Amino acid sequence: MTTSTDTSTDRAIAVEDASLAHNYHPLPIVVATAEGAWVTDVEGHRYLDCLAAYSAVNFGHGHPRLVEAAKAQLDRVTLTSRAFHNDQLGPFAQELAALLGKQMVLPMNTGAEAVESAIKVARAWGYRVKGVAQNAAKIIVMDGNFHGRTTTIISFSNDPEARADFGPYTPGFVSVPYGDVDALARAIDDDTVAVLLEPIQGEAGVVVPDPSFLPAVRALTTERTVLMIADEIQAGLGRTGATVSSDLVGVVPDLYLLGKALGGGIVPVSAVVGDRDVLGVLRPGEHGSTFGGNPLAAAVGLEVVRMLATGEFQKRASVLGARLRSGLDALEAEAIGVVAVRGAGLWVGIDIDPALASGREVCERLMRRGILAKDTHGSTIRLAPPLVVTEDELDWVVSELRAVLQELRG
Ligand code: IF1
Repeated sequence: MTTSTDTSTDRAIAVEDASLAHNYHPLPIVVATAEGAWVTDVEGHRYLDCLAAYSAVNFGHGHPRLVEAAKAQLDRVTLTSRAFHNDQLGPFAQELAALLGKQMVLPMNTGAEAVESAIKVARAWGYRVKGVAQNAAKIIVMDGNFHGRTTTIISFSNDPEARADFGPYTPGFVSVPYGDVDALARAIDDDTVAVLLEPIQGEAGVVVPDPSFLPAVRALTTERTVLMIADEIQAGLGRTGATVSSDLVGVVPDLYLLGKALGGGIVPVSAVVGDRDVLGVLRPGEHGSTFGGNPLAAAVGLEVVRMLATGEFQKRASVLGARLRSGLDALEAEAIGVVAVRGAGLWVGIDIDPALASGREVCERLMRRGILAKDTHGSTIRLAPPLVVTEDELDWVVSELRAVLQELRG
């Protein structure tokens, strides 16, 4: 129901409200166009996008190289299914594998599909290579994980909001505390086929483990003949200042899971990337997807790979991230409401004093100041702007956050 005094924002939200499942609680802003690190709403107001669609828009909205790659492919062919070959998928797979020092790519669409595919590959590898008894395969995951929303993935989530009333849950998963190598070592047994983890936990609030953790997981999984699967869907592709965040601690997992920014913020593109001794377990007809590896996705994904190959975006994330971090550390030192700052590259989680405000409240106030951000849980907000953001814009974000906190303190 809308009234004559409603704005175009109100009217647009009313239409959405009437016809859309309410599985989100968006900020009251209706985006109409976007370019670079900025979005414009239906009323012409501009906002600095500090979410980048949860790191799916790492290269900025409408990056010319990505739009050009998509437009060129739109006029050629967009979908063939994998019943036939297409001339984009081979080069995409070859260059993506080379970018990560691996041999093979399993192309999918969403991040959850990459995670589900990796679970199937790890189980098949367990039965066909490791010799685990049929249906006994176990995968170890981390407390506080977020790997997607399918019924199997939420089966191993320990976030009540993500799993309540979605049972019965898929068996075969064991969860251990994130960062606890001893607990992991105790959990691994002869039926364990893989450890699946985020090198940096995103939804948990950009939780960066001790630098010794991932190398210890790598050593333990190698020693115990268990696959190490790194979910780089949010942390990867330049966000943390490295091509993938595992690079930051010199760890090479058996499988990389990629998504989000692999599609350049234009089309859904995800992938499982590994060597022949693991991904080679799949036989024709055992796995697939209507859109997985489609020529439009492959053309955009190939351009993303080539943009990452120069290292320019990784460098930007590292240099700009240091600037943002120093501003936020100074703000924390002022003790006006920031109680912790975590992150890597151009990706930070900021804990606000819960007694002062919720993360949502802070994000609503930032929105009114022209900055879009998203709270994770409780009073943590995450900043993940496109990597094309400027130093001045980042300085402005810090100064506006300071103003919001001062406003809240009254
Ligand atoms: C939502 C956040 C949530 C992911 C990692 C796999 C996936 C994601 C590390 C699945 C997706 C998205 C999903 C979206 C909000 C966002 C998110 F962590 F990024 F903030 F939910 F926790 N692995 N994360 O982060 O990829 O299937 O979505 O392509 O579900 O609300 P997807």
